[in-house]
Parts: sequence; C-alpha cells; structure tokens
Amino acid sequence: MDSPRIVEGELTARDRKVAIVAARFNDFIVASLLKGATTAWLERGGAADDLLVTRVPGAFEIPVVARKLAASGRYDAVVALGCVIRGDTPHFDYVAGECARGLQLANLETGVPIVFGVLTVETVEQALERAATTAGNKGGESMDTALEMASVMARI
Ligand code: INI
Repeated sequence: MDSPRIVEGELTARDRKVAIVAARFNDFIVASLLKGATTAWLERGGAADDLLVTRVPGAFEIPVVARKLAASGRYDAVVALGCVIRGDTPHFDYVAGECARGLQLANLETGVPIVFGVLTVETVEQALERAATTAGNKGGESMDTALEMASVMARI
C-alpha cells in the first residue's frame, strides 16, 4: 500500500492573525497566562499588530466574545484564557462548565479553532503551577495549539 498523505500543522505565527480573550477574574494568574501566550506569539514570528487581546470580566463572559471574534472572519484562531478555582466559588461547575461548553459550541459553529486555555483547578497552588513563568505555562501552550490548529485548518 502507498503511504497515506499525512497533514500536520506548522508552529509558525508568520502571516497569521490571532485574537486572545482573557478574563480579568483571578488576574494574578491570568496575567501570567497572557504573558506566556504573547511571548509564544512573538517567538513563533508573529507581528504585534496581528495579535488582538480582549479583556472580559470573568470566564463566563469569554465564549460570547470568542464567538464574535471567530465569526468575524478576521482571525485564524482564537485563544481563551482564564482561571476558575474550585475552592473560591460554589458555582465552579457552572462557570467552568459553561465556559467550556460555550467555547466548544463557538468552535464548531464558526469552524475557527478556539483554544481552551482556561485553567479549571482545585487550588491556587495548582493554578500557579500551570501559569509558571518558566516551563509549563498554559498560555504559551494554548498559543502553540492555536497556531498548529490554524495551520491544520488551512491545509485540509
Ligand atoms: N470567574 C472566573 O473567571 N474565575 C472564577 O474562579 C470565578 N469565580 O470564582 O466565581 C469567576 N466568576 C465570575 C464569572 O465568570 C462571571 O464573571 C460572573 O458570574 C458574571 O457573569
């Protein structure tokens, strides 16, 4: 049998346009995710002018804005950044669950990749581990996922 054609995404931000939607709630964590995402964007060759950052109050507000940005046709991908900590909120399941559900809906409805870079954790310590300034920053990983997905979508 001949080899199958394999499609894989390229991790480059060159000639890409990406929008980030970042919650202000738990900004002591989200600011690090945002830093990780913008650093990854620049390291992958992205232009500052081609990256839009929109701030919203909390994770619950992210999907509607992400959907509007995705549907605008102006962006190759959207990155959602936020942090929901179970210990802090009795309505964790509603905020985290509805954020995830809304983003997946927007993803499928628009056909534009929307990356789930929203931390849903039990404790502040777990959030800090995932928003590290060195390795393992979920913001940087989310940007890489967005770039890979933008490339895959352009190639299929
Ligand atoms: N929003 C978050 O992004 N993270 C949280 O941990 C959180 N807590 O703890 O409640 C949170 N709540 C606010 C929510 O996202 C909305 O902004 C609010 O309910 C208004 O719609």
